[in-house]
Amino acid sequence: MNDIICARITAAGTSAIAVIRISGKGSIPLVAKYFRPSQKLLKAAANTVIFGTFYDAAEKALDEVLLSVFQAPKSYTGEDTIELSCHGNPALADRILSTLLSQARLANPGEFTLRAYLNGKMDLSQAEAVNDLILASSSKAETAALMQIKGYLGKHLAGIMQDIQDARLRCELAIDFCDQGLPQIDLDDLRQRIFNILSTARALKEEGQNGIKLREGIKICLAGAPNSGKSSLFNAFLKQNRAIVTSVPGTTRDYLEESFSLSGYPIVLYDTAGLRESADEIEQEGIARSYALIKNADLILYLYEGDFTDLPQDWQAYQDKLILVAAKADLYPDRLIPPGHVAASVLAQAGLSALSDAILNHLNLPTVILEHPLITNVRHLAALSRCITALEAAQVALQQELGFEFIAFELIFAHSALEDILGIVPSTELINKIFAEFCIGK
Ligand SMILES: Nc1nc2c(ncn2[C@@H]2O[C@H](COP(=O)(O)OP(=O)(O)O)[C@@H](O)[C@H]2O)c(=O)[nH]1
Ligand SMILES: [Mg+2]
Repeated sequence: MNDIICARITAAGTSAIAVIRISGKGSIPLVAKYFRPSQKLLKAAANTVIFGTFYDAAEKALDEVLLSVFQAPKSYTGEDTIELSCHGNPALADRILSTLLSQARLANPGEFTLRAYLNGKMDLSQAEAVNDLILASSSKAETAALMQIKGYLGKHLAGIMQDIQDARLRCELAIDFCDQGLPQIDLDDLRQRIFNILSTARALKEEGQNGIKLREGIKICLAGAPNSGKSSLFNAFLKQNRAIVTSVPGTTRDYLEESFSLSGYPIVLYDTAGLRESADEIEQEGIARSYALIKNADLILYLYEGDFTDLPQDWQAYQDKLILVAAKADLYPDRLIPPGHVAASVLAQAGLSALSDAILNHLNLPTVILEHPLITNVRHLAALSRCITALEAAQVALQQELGFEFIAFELIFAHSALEDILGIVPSTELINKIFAEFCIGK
């Protein structure tokens, strides 16, 4: 962790400017070897930008560059850091990088952020959110990631951890009191404390189920009989002719998957093969895949043409995630639409915004993400669940008077589950897994 790392932090390819980041103790004198006037850099104050020329090892001028100079600990990584902006010719940026690499090492994926975490600039949840923000596929996902970077989740968890700690200290006090024959601690107070912590944790978990969808995308599956208009609706949502639309039933055999943003929420939309009995082997496989998608979807739009008759067999299981769509509304101006169904016509461009509203209502997504702690990540949700299980066990131990040692033990466990989210005790395996998903330069 003490060596100097560097990498290009802007995307590959030609651009106006390319930026190379160099971080680690000694990175400022290292760059100064190749920068003129070098004294200007060596004497530069922290958080300043200086202009000069970058030379290669053979003293050949390569480019005019701007250096943003950061001094430890006031930098992204917490170390001395320079961000070198050069002209965005990829070969030129490579030449500058190679020159620096004679004295430094190419950064691993996510290594700048890893250093930021290890140097205490951010907790693990914030570090993960950096990657989430870079990869976010909708405005709401961006906001959620930004809030996490700002530390809303971390602060909220720290509050819960403090409350767990307070409850545990009371248990330990109770153990001492018992030993010394002193009066008992206030049991009602302890019960209330554990109850309150549990309520807060459960609320966070409940919202987290939706938060995860914000990060991973909400899976919506178009289903219905062949020719009911699924592919047309798919194209209408995507605003492009992605799926083949024909009047021949059974056109869509394999499924299609595309992402788009609906009112800022990330949606993954699936167009599937129409559901019917079929002797065609390829179509049968397509229909089997449709059922697999339907099962895993967060929401199903079931399209039907003409009057609504019945859902396919065994669809009761999907009642909670189903929106029934009376498709091709232009062809059936007089049909009766059952309550709760949404009439829509792709051809007449009608009912599509009502359908979007129905989707958003049905998903019951968090609308206010701003300045609000929200779990968006499966790893965090799993840790929170472990915390809740331990708190529940503490509650039972208290109720059944199993002894304060047991309650304290569960509270320690609950606390350490939340520590895992923030990465308070770094684990090499976990860290390797998390930062491997980052790109080089972040
Ligand atoms: N009149 C009318 N025809 C439609 C509408 N949506 C789709 N169709 C037609 O219905 C046929 C089947 O559409 P398609 O999207 O391929 O259905 P899928 O088999 O469910 O994917 C095509 O000929 C479409 O042009 C609509 O809203 N109104
Ligand atoms: Mg189709």
